[in-house]
Amino acid sequence: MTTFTESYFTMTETDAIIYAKDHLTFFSEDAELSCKEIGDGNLNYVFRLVDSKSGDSLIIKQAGPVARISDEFKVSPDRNRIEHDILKIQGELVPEFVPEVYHYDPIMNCTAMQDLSNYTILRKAFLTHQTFPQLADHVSSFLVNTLLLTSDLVLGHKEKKDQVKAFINPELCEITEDLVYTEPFYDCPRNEVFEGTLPFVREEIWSDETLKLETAKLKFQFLTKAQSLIHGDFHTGSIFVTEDQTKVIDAEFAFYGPAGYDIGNIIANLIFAYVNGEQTIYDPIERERFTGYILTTIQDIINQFKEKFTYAFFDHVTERVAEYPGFLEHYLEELLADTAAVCGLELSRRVIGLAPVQDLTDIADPDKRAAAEIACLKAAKVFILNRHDFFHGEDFTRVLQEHT
Ligand code: SR1
Ligand code: MG
Repeated sequence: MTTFTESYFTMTETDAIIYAKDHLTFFSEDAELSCKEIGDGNLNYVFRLVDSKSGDSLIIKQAGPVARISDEFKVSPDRNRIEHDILKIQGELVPEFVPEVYHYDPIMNCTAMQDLSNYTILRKAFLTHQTFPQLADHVSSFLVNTLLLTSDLVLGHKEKKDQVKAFINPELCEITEDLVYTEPFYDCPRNEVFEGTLPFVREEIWSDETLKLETAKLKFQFLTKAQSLIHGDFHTGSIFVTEDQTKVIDAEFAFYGPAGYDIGNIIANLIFAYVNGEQTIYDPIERERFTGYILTTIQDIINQFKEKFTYAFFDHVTERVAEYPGFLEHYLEELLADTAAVCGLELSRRVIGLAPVQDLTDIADPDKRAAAEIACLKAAKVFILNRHDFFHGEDFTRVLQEHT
């Protein structure tokens, strides 16, 4: 019989059922459990367990020793601890926007959490052009509360340094350092560029020395700027939605990094939904409805973030010097420059690098796919090179409209 106490192994569906019966108090003694592995991400195994008697269900997420996407990535299963620990913190800061956590096991490197099967992954919902009127409100609140309340603006500096230590995440950070900040900007063998887009990439990205220098500066910012406890992979595949609820998952890339990383990431992924809509929706009224919604959502996320951040700043700031006149404005300006830059980096890496997004790869017509990808790259260059010119939501959408 399988035992779980001695050492780690990757579970099968049957193991997950035995594990739940032995280790979790969530199901009743006489539960009749079934299990399916439903993970479709790049890294982990996700088991959904259902009790056919009561209908109760939960998720067990287990980190394997290598990434699912490729065994080239040997990533420590300790990422499951990071994900569990940040879920606990987010559960205090933004309980309405994260799943409930029931159990963590440091030997099996797994976490049991709320089953969100009645939700849809936002990226998938966008591919069928669904819209969510409260998304900008929810995303901006999530970002303000997680990014401000974990920063030196609010936490005592010793406590913050303890948190920096607890969330040291070298292997997952290395994936980002390589896949986001390095490989897309030279002809790296691991890149996967679509044929129709390749000439643009060769001429306008890999040959642009000015752009490359800026990406080098940004990489060093990512390596050194321990500003806030960031999610670290805040794209539309990390957000579950219903019509009126939003839950953020998959924070295993979390560490203390530049706060603009999370904001720029989600804006770039909204842009992928926008270019997909532009290229695949034939009816002009329907196209306008969907792309108009994405533009408004981008503007609202940025503008509501600034507004909510300003209110929360005056409510929560404890650092004396941060109250000097002009400091808040300086902080927000820098945050928005970092946001614009990361937006450009994420746009580039999903077109050029190893981990593409379905919003682009699902565009069946090769000319339309190339048009969408080149639009992303043209906008990306503006976001990176002119990153100090972004102050309002409209500044972000203007770039998009000028390049699509
Ligand atoms: C090897 S992991 C590739 C990508 O998947 C994750 O979701 C992150 O975005 C990472 O860059
Ligand atoms: Mg993920």
